[in-house]
Amino acid sequence: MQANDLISAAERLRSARRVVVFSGAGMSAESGIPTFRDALTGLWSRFDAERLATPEAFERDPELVWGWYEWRRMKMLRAQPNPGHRALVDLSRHVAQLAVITQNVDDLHERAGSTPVLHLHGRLNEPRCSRCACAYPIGDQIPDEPQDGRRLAPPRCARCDGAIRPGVVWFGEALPLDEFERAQDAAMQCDVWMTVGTSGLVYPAAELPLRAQRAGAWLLQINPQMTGLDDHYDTCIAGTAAATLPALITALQDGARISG
Ligand code: BV8
Ligand code: ZN
Repeated sequence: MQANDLISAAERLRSARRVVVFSGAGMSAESGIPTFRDALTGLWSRFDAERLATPEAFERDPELVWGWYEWRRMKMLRAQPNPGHRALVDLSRHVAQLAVITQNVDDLHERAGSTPVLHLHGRLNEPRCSRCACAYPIGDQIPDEPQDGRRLAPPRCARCDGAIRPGVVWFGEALPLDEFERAQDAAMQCDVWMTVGTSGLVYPAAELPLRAQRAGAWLLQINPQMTGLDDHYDTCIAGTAAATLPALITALQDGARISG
Protein backbone atom coordinates (compact mmCIF):
# COMPACT_ATOMS: atom_id res chain seq x y z
CA MET A 1 0.00 0.00 0.00
CA GLN A 2 1.49 3.36 -1.02
CA ALA A 3 2.15 5.37 2.18
CA ASN A 4 2.27 8.78 0.49
CA ASP A 5 -1.09 8.16 -1.22
CA LEU A 6 -2.54 7.31 2.18
CA ILE A 7 -1.13 10.51 3.68
CA SER A 8 -2.40 12.70 0.83
CA ALA A 9 -5.81 11.02 1.03
CA ALA A 10 -5.86 11.60 4.81
CA GLU A 11 -5.03 15.28 4.25
CA ARG A 12 -7.89 15.58 1.77
CA LEU A 13 -10.27 13.97 4.23
CA ARG A 14 -9.08 16.23 7.04
CA SER A 15 -10.00 19.37 5.09
CA ALA A 16 -13.23 17.90 3.65
CA ARG A 17 -16.63 18.94 4.94
CA ARG A 18 -18.75 16.45 2.99
CA VAL A 19 -17.45 12.94 2.21
CA VAL A 20 -19.17 10.13 0.32
CA VAL A 21 -18.13 6.50 0.59
CA PHE A 22 -19.44 4.45 -2.34
CA SER A 23 -19.09 0.72 -1.69
CA GLY A 24 -19.38 -2.44 -3.75
CA ALA A 25 -19.06 -6.14 -3.05
CA GLY A 26 -15.32 -5.82 -2.29
CA MET A 27 -16.30 -3.98 0.91
CA SER A 28 -17.83 -7.21 2.26
CA ALA A 29 -15.34 -9.68 0.74
CA GLU A 30 -13.23 -9.85 3.95
CA SER A 31 -16.39 -10.62 5.90
CA GLY A 32 -16.62 -13.82 3.89
CA ILE A 33 -19.37 -12.67 1.52
CA PRO A 34 -18.42 -13.57 -2.06
CA THR A 35 -18.22 -10.58 -4.41
CA PHE A 36 -20.97 -10.39 -6.97
CA ARG A 37 -19.03 -11.82 -9.82
CA ASP A 38 -17.79 -14.69 -7.75
CA ALA A 39 -21.00 -14.97 -5.74
CA LEU A 40 -21.49 -18.04 -7.86
CA THR A 41 -18.75 -19.98 -6.16
CA GLY A 42 -19.38 -23.57 -5.27
CA LEU A 43 -23.03 -24.40 -5.62
CA TRP A 44 -23.76 -21.81 -8.24
CA SER A 45 -20.62 -21.95 -10.36
CA ARG A 46 -22.51 -22.94 -13.50
CA PHE A 47 -24.83 -19.92 -13.53
CA ASP A 48 -24.19 -16.35 -14.67
CA ALA A 49 -25.04 -13.94 -11.83
CA GLU A 50 -26.38 -11.38 -14.24
CA ARG A 51 -28.78 -14.00 -15.65
CA LEU A 52 -29.99 -15.12 -12.22
CA ALA A 53 -30.45 -11.56 -10.88
CA THR A 54 -33.37 -10.76 -13.20
CA PRO A 55 -37.20 -10.78 -13.01
CA GLU A 56 -37.24 -13.18 -15.96
CA ALA A 57 -35.10 -15.73 -14.09
CA PHE A 58 -37.45 -15.55 -11.11
CA GLU A 59 -40.46 -15.93 -13.41
CA ARG A 60 -38.83 -18.88 -15.15
CA ASP A 61 -37.47 -20.71 -12.09
CA PRO A 62 -38.52 -19.07 -8.79
CA GLU A 63 -37.14 -21.95 -6.70
CA LEU A 64 -33.64 -21.72 -8.22
CA VAL A 65 -33.51 -17.93 -7.76
CA TRP A 66 -35.02 -17.98 -4.26
CA GLY A 67 -32.55 -20.74 -3.28
CA TRP A 68 -29.62 -18.59 -4.49
CA TYR A 69 -30.79 -15.57 -2.52
CA GLU A 70 -31.47 -17.63 0.63
CA TRP A 71 -27.93 -19.00 0.34
CA ARG A 72 -26.63 -15.44 0.06
CA ARG A 73 -28.86 -14.25 2.94
CA MET A 74 -27.50 -17.09 5.06
CA LYS A 75 -23.92 -15.98 4.20
CA MET A 76 -24.88 -12.45 5.25
CA LEU A 77 -26.42 -13.55 8.56
CA ARG A 78 -23.33 -15.64 9.36
CA ALA A 79 -20.96 -12.78 8.44
CA GLN A 80 -19.68 -10.01 10.69
CA PRO A 81 -18.68 -6.46 9.72
CA ASN A 82 -14.93 -6.33 9.01
CA PRO A 83 -12.34 -3.68 10.08
CA GLY A 84 -13.15 -1.79 6.88
CA HIS A 85 -16.80 -1.33 7.87
CA ARG A 86 -15.73 -0.27 11.36
CA ALA A 87 -13.14 2.19 10.00
CA LEU A 88 -15.95 3.99 8.15
CA VAL A 89 -17.76 4.47 11.46
CA ASP A 90 -14.50 5.96 12.86
CA LEU A 91 -14.25 8.18 9.76
CA SER A 92 -17.74 9.56 10.45
CA ARG A 93 -16.30 11.00 13.70
CA HIS A 94 -13.61 12.91 11.79
CA VAL A 95 -15.65 14.58 9.07
CA ALA A 96 -18.60 16.97 9.29
CA GLN A 97 -20.81 14.88 6.98
CA LEU A 98 -20.27 11.29 5.80
CA ALA A 99 -22.75 9.59 3.47
CA VAL A 100 -22.41 5.84 2.84
CA ILE A 101 -23.88 4.82 -0.51
CA THR A 102 -23.74 1.10 -1.18
CA GLN A 103 -24.44 -1.19 -4.10
CA ASN A 104 -24.39 -4.10 -1.66
CA VAL A 105 -27.51 -5.86 -0.51
CA ASP A 106 -26.07 -6.97 2.83
CA ASP A 107 -26.52 -5.08 6.11
CA LEU A 108 -22.89 -5.04 7.28
CA HIS A 109 -22.51 -1.24 7.08
CA GLU A 110 -25.54 -0.88 9.37
CA ARG A 111 -24.37 -3.61 11.75
CA ALA A 112 -20.98 -1.84 12.04
CA GLY A 113 -22.83 1.34 13.03
CA SER A 114 -22.89 3.43 9.85
CA THR A 115 -26.01 5.53 9.46
CA PRO A 116 -27.61 6.50 7.18
CA VAL A 117 -26.75 3.95 4.50
CA LEU A 118 -28.24 4.45 1.05
CA HIS A 119 -28.89 1.09 -0.65
CA LEU A 120 -29.05 1.61 -4.42
CA HIS A 121 -29.67 -2.07 -5.18
CA GLY A 122 -31.96 -3.07 -2.31
CA ARG A 123 -31.51 -5.28 0.73
CA LEU A 124 -31.39 -9.06 1.15
CA ASN A 125 -33.22 -8.79 4.51
CA GLU A 126 -36.29 -7.01 3.04
CA PRO A 127 -38.05 -9.53 0.78
CA ARG A 128 -41.49 -8.58 -0.51
CA CYS A 129 -44.45 -10.02 -2.37
CA SER A 130 -43.80 -10.22 -6.13
CA ARG A 131 -47.50 -9.47 -6.74
CA CYS A 132 -48.74 -6.90 -4.17
CA ALA A 133 -45.27 -5.72 -3.03
CA CYS A 134 -46.16 -5.94 0.65
CA ALA A 135 -43.17 -6.57 2.92
CA TYR A 136 -42.51 -10.16 4.04
CA PRO A 137 -41.18 -10.32 7.62
CA ILE A 138 -38.42 -12.86 7.02
CA GLY A 139 -36.76 -12.30 10.43
CA ASP A 140 -33.10 -12.94 11.10
CA GLN A 141 -33.10 -16.65 11.86
CA ILE A 142 -30.25 -18.21 9.93
CA PRO A 143 -31.85 -20.42 7.27
CA ASP A 144 -30.45 -23.92 6.95
CA GLU A 145 -27.97 -24.30 4.11
CA PRO A 146 -30.48 -24.37 1.20
CA GLN A 147 -31.24 -28.03 0.57
CA ASP A 148 -28.92 -29.40 -2.11
CA GLY A 149 -28.18 -25.75 -2.92
CA ARG A 150 -30.26 -25.70 -6.02
CA ARG A 151 -33.90 -24.97 -5.35
CA LEU A 152 -36.00 -23.62 -2.50
CA ALA A 153 -39.71 -22.83 -2.88
CA PRO A 154 -40.27 -19.10 -2.12
CA PRO A 155 -42.78 -18.46 0.69
CA ARG A 156 -46.28 -17.21 -0.26
CA CYS A 157 -47.76 -13.82 0.58
CA ALA A 158 -50.30 -13.96 3.44
CA ARG A 159 -52.36 -11.29 1.73
CA CYS A 160 -52.57 -12.37 -1.92
CA ASP A 161 -50.71 -15.70 -2.07
CA GLY A 162 -48.16 -14.19 -4.48
CA ALA A 163 -44.60 -15.59 -4.47
CA ILE A 164 -42.24 -13.74 -2.12
CA ARG A 165 -39.21 -12.31 -3.98
CA PRO A 166 -35.84 -11.00 -2.77
CA GLY A 167 -35.88 -7.29 -1.80
CA VAL A 168 -33.15 -6.44 -4.30
CA VAL A 169 -33.05 -4.46 -7.57
CA TRP A 170 -32.62 -6.91 -10.43
CA PHE A 171 -31.07 -6.10 -13.80
CA GLY A 172 -33.67 -4.33 -15.87
CA GLU A 173 -35.42 -2.95 -12.77
CA ALA A 174 -35.36 0.70 -11.76
CA LEU A 175 -33.31 1.78 -8.75
CA PRO A 176 -35.35 3.05 -5.75
CA LEU A 177 -36.04 6.65 -6.72
CA ASP A 178 -35.59 8.23 -3.30
CA GLU A 179 -32.26 6.50 -2.55
CA PHE A 180 -30.89 7.24 -6.03
CA GLU A 181 -31.91 10.92 -5.89
CA ARG A 182 -30.32 11.29 -2.44
CA ALA A 183 -27.18 9.60 -3.79
CA GLN A 184 -27.09 12.00 -6.74
CA ASP A 185 -27.46 14.98 -4.41
CA ALA A 186 -24.62 13.65 -2.23
CA ALA A 187 -22.45 13.28 -5.34
CA MET A 188 -23.11 16.87 -6.40
CA GLN A 189 -22.31 18.31 -2.97
CA CYS A 190 -19.35 16.30 -1.68
CA ASP A 191 -15.72 17.45 -1.44
CA VAL A 192 -14.27 13.91 -1.38
CA TRP A 193 -15.76 10.82 -3.07
CA MET A 194 -14.23 7.50 -1.93
CA THR A 195 -15.06 4.35 -3.94
CA VAL A 196 -14.29 1.07 -2.15
CA GLY A 197 -14.45 -2.39 -3.71
CA THR A 198 -16.47 -2.14 -6.88
CA SER A 199 -15.77 -3.10 -10.46
CA GLY A 200 -17.76 -0.04 -11.54
CA LEU A 201 -19.55 -2.00 -14.24
CA VAL A 202 -23.17 -1.56 -13.22
CA TYR A 203 -25.23 1.45 -14.22
CA PRO A 204 -26.65 3.90 -13.37
CA ALA A 205 -24.75 3.55 -10.03
CA ALA A 206 -21.38 3.58 -11.84
CA GLU A 207 -22.13 7.11 -13.11
CA LEU A 208 -22.21 8.60 -9.61
CA PRO A 209 -18.42 9.05 -9.10
CA LEU A 210 -18.18 10.77 -12.49
CA ARG A 211 -21.03 13.07 -11.48
CA ALA A 212 -19.17 13.92 -8.27
CA GLN A 213 -16.00 14.64 -10.24
CA ARG A 214 -17.86 16.98 -12.63
CA ALA A 215 -19.18 18.80 -9.58
CA GLY A 216 -15.61 19.32 -8.33
CA ALA A 217 -15.04 16.47 -5.88
CA TRP A 218 -11.64 14.85 -5.30
CA LEU A 219 -11.92 11.15 -6.18
CA LEU A 220 -10.23 8.28 -4.35
CA GLN A 221 -10.53 4.58 -5.25
CA ILE A 222 -9.56 1.72 -2.92
CA ASN A 223 -9.40 -1.65 -4.67
CA PRO A 224 -6.77 -4.44 -4.77
CA GLN A 225 -7.16 -4.57 -8.55
CA MET A 226 -7.36 -2.11 -11.42
CA THR A 227 -10.87 -1.25 -12.58
CA GLY A 228 -12.16 0.26 -15.82
CA LEU A 229 -12.60 3.58 -14.02
CA ASP A 230 -9.03 3.95 -12.64
CA ASP A 231 -8.23 6.86 -14.96
CA HIS A 232 -11.12 8.91 -13.58
CA TYR A 233 -9.77 8.82 -10.03
CA ASP A 234 -7.36 11.40 -8.61
CA THR A 235 -5.77 8.68 -6.47
CA CYS A 236 -6.08 4.88 -6.60
CA ILE A 237 -4.81 2.96 -3.57
CA ALA A 238 -4.17 -0.71 -4.35
CA GLY A 239 -5.37 -2.45 -1.23
CA THR A 240 -8.25 -4.24 0.39
CA ALA A 241 -11.02 -2.54 2.35
CA ALA A 242 -10.22 -4.21 5.67
CA ALA A 243 -6.53 -3.26 5.48
CA THR A 244 -6.62 0.13 3.74
CA LEU A 245 -9.51 1.86 5.50
CA PRO A 246 -8.09 1.39 9.04
CA ALA A 247 -4.67 2.55 7.74
CA LEU A 248 -6.37 5.66 6.32
CA ILE A 249 -7.99 6.44 9.68
CA THR A 250 -4.61 6.01 11.40
CA ALA A 251 -3.03 8.44 8.91
CA LEU A 252 -5.91 10.84 9.56
CA GLN A 253 -5.44 10.63 13.34
CA ASP A 254 -1.62 10.91 13.09
CA GLY A 255 -1.95 13.97 10.90
CA ALA A 256 -4.43 15.52 13.29
CA ARG A 257 -1.92 15.00 16.15
CA ILE A 258 0.96 16.49 14.08
CA SER A 259 -1.04 19.52 12.93
CA GLY A 260 -2.26 19.91 16.53
C1 BV8 B 1 -31.68 -0.08 -14.76
C2 BV8 B 1 -28.71 -6.51 -6.70
C3 BV8 B 1 -33.43 0.84 -16.05
C4 BV8 B 1 -29.01 -7.92 -7.12
C5 BV8 B 1 -27.42 -5.60 -8.56
C6 BV8 B 1 -26.76 2.38 -18.62
C7 BV8 B 1 -27.69 3.07 -17.87
C8 BV8 B 1 -28.67 2.39 -17.15
C9 BV8 B 1 -28.72 0.99 -17.17
C10 BV8 B 1 -27.80 0.30 -17.91
C11 BV8 B 1 -26.83 0.98 -18.63
N1 BV8 B 1 -26.07 0.04 -19.26
C12 BV8 B 1 -26.52 -1.19 -18.94
C13 BV8 B 1 -27.58 -1.07 -18.14
C14 BV8 B 1 -28.35 -2.18 -17.62
C15 BV8 B 1 -27.83 -2.71 -16.29
C16 BV8 B 1 -26.34 -2.77 -16.21
O1 BV8 B 1 -25.69 -1.85 -15.67
N2 BV8 B 1 -25.75 -3.84 -16.72
C17 BV8 B 1 -24.32 -4.02 -16.64
C18 BV8 B 1 -23.98 -5.46 -16.37
C19 BV8 B 1 -23.71 -3.50 -17.93
N3 BV8 B 1 -28.35 -1.91 -15.20
C20 BV8 B 1 -29.57 -2.22 -14.72
O2 BV8 B 1 -30.28 -3.08 -15.16
C21 BV8 B 1 -30.05 -1.38 -13.54
N4 BV8 B 1 -31.41 -0.98 -13.81
O3 BV8 B 1 -30.87 0.52 -15.34
O4 BV8 B 1 -33.03 0.01 -14.99
C22 BV8 B 1 -34.85 1.13 -15.80
C23 BV8 B 1 -35.24 2.44 -15.61
C24 BV8 B 1 -36.59 2.70 -15.41
C25 BV8 B 1 -37.52 1.66 -15.39
C26 BV8 B 1 -37.10 0.33 -15.54
C27 BV8 B 1 -35.75 0.06 -15.77
C28 BV8 B 1 -30.12 -2.19 -12.26
C29 BV8 B 1 -28.74 -2.61 -11.83
C30 BV8 B 1 -28.80 -3.28 -10.45
C31 BV8 B 1 -28.55 -4.76 -10.56
N5 BV8 B 1 -28.51 -5.37 -9.23
N6 BV8 B 1 -27.45 -6.10 -7.31
C32 BV8 B 1 -28.08 -8.91 -6.48
O5 BV8 B 1 -27.18 -8.51 -5.72
O6 BV8 B 1 -28.28 -10.12 -6.74
S1 BV8 B 1 -25.91 -5.25 -9.25
C33 BV8 B 1 -24.69 -6.22 -8.54
O7 BV8 B 1 -23.52 -6.09 -9.35
C34 BV8 B 1 -24.21 -5.73 -7.22
O8 BV8 B 1 -25.19 -5.24 -6.40
C35 BV8 B 1 -23.22 -4.65 -7.56
O9 BV8 B 1 -23.83 -3.40 -7.52
C36 BV8 B 1 -22.94 -4.87 -8.99
C37 BV8 B 1 -21.48 -4.81 -9.32
O10 BV8 B 1 -20.84 -5.64 -8.47
P1 BV8 B 1 -19.65 -5.05 -7.56
O11 BV8 B 1 -20.21 -4.56 -6.30
O12 BV8 B 1 -18.80 -4.09 -8.32
O13 BV8 B 1 -18.93 -6.38 -7.36
P2 BV8 B 1 -17.96 -7.08 -8.39
O14 BV8 B 1 -17.88 -8.51 -7.99
O15 BV8 B 1 -18.31 -6.72 -9.77
O16 BV8 B 1 -16.58 -6.34 -8.08
C38 BV8 B 1 -16.02 -6.45 -6.78
C39 BV8 B 1 -14.85 -5.49 -6.75
O17 BV8 B 1 -14.27 -5.55 -5.45
C40 BV8 B 1 -13.74 -5.85 -7.75
O18 BV8 B 1 -13.30 -4.66 -8.37
C41 BV8 B 1 -12.63 -6.43 -6.85
O19 BV8 B 1 -11.35 -6.14 -7.35
C42 BV8 B 1 -12.87 -5.70 -5.56
N7 BV8 B 1 -12.44 -6.43 -4.36
C43 BV8 B 1 -12.33 -7.79 -4.18
N8 BV8 B 1 -11.93 -8.02 -2.90
C44 BV8 B 1 -11.80 -6.81 -2.28
C45 BV8 B 1 -12.13 -5.80 -3.21
N9 BV8 B 1 -12.10 -4.49 -2.90
C46 BV8 B 1 -11.74 -4.16 -1.64
N10 BV8 B 1 -11.41 -5.07 -0.69
C47 BV8 B 1 -11.43 -6.39 -0.99
N11 BV8 B 1 -11.10 -7.30 -0.04
ZN1 ZN C 1 -49.00 -10.20 -1.98
